[in-house]
Amino acid sequence: MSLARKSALITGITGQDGAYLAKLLLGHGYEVHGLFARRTGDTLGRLRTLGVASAVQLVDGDLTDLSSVVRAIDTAKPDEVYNLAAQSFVATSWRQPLLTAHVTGVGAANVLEAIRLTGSRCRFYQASSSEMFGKVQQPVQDERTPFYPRSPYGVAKVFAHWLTVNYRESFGVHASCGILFNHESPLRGLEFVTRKITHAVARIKQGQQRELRLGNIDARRDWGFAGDYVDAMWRMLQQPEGDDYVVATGHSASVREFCDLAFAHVGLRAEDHVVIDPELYRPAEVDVLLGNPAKAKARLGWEPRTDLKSLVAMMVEADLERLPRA
Ligand code: NDP
Ligand code: GDR
Repeated sequence: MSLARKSALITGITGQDGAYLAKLLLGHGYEVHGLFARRTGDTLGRLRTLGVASAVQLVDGDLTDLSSVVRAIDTAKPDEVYNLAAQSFVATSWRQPLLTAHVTGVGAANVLEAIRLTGSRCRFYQASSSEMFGKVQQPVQDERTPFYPRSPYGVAKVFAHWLTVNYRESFGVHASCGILFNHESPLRGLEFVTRKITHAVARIKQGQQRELRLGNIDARRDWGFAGDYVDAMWRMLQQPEGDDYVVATGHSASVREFCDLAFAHVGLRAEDHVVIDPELYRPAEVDVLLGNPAKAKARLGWEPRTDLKSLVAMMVEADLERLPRA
């Protein structure tokens, strides 16, 4: 007798984390569905890179459209829903604050409402963020650290976070928030600083570019590898109760240090190529983030497996590999 396969619905399946999570869940034997906001361009590129594009089932729909989400839940009949879709670029959130509120904030409300309206008994994961800590209230942030968001993106994530907690407490939804610190990979969007750096390093090494323009390189982040972090998401939904967890490495480094590692990997010096561009500074900055993942380690048995140097090497190598040969 074969046991029924578990079904999962991922919003944001075409993004960095969506692709890694889809691969992880397929590996665990899940039927994987993804809410897919059809756009022009190669939106399935990341799923294709990981070799899972044809193994996932896509449901057309937009997170800001409640009927899309209801239909996706009706179609997927999920045991687990992972809400990863967002306008996730912090800098854009000042230029498009209302769109960010709709997608990143109200979008989560749509998923929670769709779960309630359909009577689904699924478990729910909300992609919360270390950006909620913003102007940090404690030098090391954990689940009890108060939030002080510094961007419209951070504010929208705080709304989605508290709404998830509220649905857990009000309606008994098995809902968990992963407060994930920055996590990167060769699939990271080019707008984020790590990938911007590794992509530029590869191009500079190949003689296709001379300089790299950056904003505040003194900002510090707790950077991990996305492939490790999606495992923490899955582990949260295997617990008997929903809860909130910080997922981080417990180490922080500056953008400057990230640059030094990336340039050094190809035998170059960052100071010969990096140009500071004041236009790239943000209206309000998150100066430093450093997470304490002790709860995730104790309760989920989760630990990061990739250190910063290995992450940088992986990203630079992938960018060198992708460049057309001269
Ligand atoms: P990405 O920006 O790579 O992916 C975002 C995804 O959301 C894409 O699939 C995108 O689709 C989709 N999306 C955007 N708008 C809509 C919409 N209106 N309807 C449906 N789908 C939409 O983000 P990441 O994978 O890096 O992050 C995943 C989640 O985790 C996000 O919520 C992010 O805010 C959060 N997070 C990320 C961290 C990180 O360091 N990566 C840290 C903490 C939290 P399309 O491809 O078509 O644009
Ligand atoms: P972040 O990531 O804002 O932390 O949000 P990002 O890589 O965009 O910025 C990190 C830090 O680098 C500084 N910086 C630059 N950033 C970019 N993008 N481009 C530059 O040229 C540049 N120069 C310096 C920034 O000022 C900042 O301090 C990411 C996203 O994935 C969010 O969705 C997620 O919630 C958080 O991580 C945790």
